[in-house]
Amino acid sequence: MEIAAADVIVTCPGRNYVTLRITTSDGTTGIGDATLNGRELAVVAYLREHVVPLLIGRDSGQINDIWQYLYRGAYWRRGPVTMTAIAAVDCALWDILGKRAGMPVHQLLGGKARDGVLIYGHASGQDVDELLEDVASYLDKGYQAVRVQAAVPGLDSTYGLHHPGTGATYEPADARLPTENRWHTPAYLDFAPEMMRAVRERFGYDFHLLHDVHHRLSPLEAAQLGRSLEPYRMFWIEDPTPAEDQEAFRTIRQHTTTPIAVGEVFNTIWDCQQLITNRLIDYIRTSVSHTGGISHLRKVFDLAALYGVRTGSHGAGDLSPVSFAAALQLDVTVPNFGIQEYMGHLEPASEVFRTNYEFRDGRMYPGDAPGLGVEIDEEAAAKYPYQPKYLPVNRLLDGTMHDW
Ligand code: CS2
Ligand code: MG
Repeated sequence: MEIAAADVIVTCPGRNYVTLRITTSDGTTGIGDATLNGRELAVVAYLREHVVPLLIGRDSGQINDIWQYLYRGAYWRRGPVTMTAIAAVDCALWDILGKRAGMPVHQLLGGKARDGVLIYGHASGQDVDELLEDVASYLDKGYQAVRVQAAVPGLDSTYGLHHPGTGATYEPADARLPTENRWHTPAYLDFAPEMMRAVRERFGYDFHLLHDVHHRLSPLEAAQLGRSLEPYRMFWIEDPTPAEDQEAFRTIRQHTTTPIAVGEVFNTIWDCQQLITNRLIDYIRTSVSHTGGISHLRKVFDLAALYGVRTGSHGAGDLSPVSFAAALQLDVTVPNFGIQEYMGHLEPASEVFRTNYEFRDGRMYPGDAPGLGVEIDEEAAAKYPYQPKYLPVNRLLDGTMHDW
């Protein structure tokens, strides 16, 4: 069925989201998430100016050819802007295919390999006591896996914590211009094992414990961290060092048995090829919306399966409900599924995006609606105009720019 129109919808129900909606000549619509946190309008322009004109008149069922056309045809391959735009097209076309077939996308992918997918929630605190209360609330809700983060004593602010006082999930892009945080690795390396000890002492070992290091360490520091956390049997530590230096992970690997997860900033299979084929990581965190859509992410996951690497896709709140629904469709089908991040979405996102996934006993179930199982309400979206917002930055105590 021919593609008749493609529209880019920008909305800010709690935070900014960019959604591509493709319409075929019989009126079927499909949507894909095109949100790139803090650089949203770059993808909007890329889609509107350089992708939409190329889609009109193409057969919406030729998902593979359209993917290659946009990837190879651009000549300037890869990169977050290009790959987020291609991902949005790919997801929207899978959504259309599912609706036309009357089947959920997971059925088109060969069917479920499990009923629901294990997810992890985000507990945090301004101090360890507050963190423990938050962990308790996740366990009470039935979560079987919890990521823990807390303010590092002695530092003014630490990224990735609930908004103080409100209890609301943190928002990565939190200000009109980037917030400046300060970082001191020795303080963090002292604190991290104390934090994990407190969590395990209070709640035991009968749930999965995760932690995000956000690219802030050197390989040797990461190795030290991994070792110091071994007694607390982590499910993973995430992004211990800057992800683009794939060889660095060999050093971490040689020194610790703490599992490593990497990849939320990767856009293609090439970004993680060495990490996977050299078995330098345990979990690959590439996402549907930043890694070229369902079609490309499936290839990443298949490569990972060959090398015993399991999936653990990024699912922060800046990946829209469309992205999350698409992730679930793929997660339920892959043999090497590990875990899926779920941060939830700030309200009023549920007014704009109608989803049909369901949380039960620590797992998320994608539902059986045709396509991706998520719809956007354009009238509701129009009530929440785009608000420029940036991700934070991080500096060392002497002012040197650092990874945040
Ligand atoms: C984090 C994210 O969810 C995670 O693991 O690393 O908060 C990440 O910083 C944001 O998604 C960036 O937009
Ligand atoms: Mg992360």
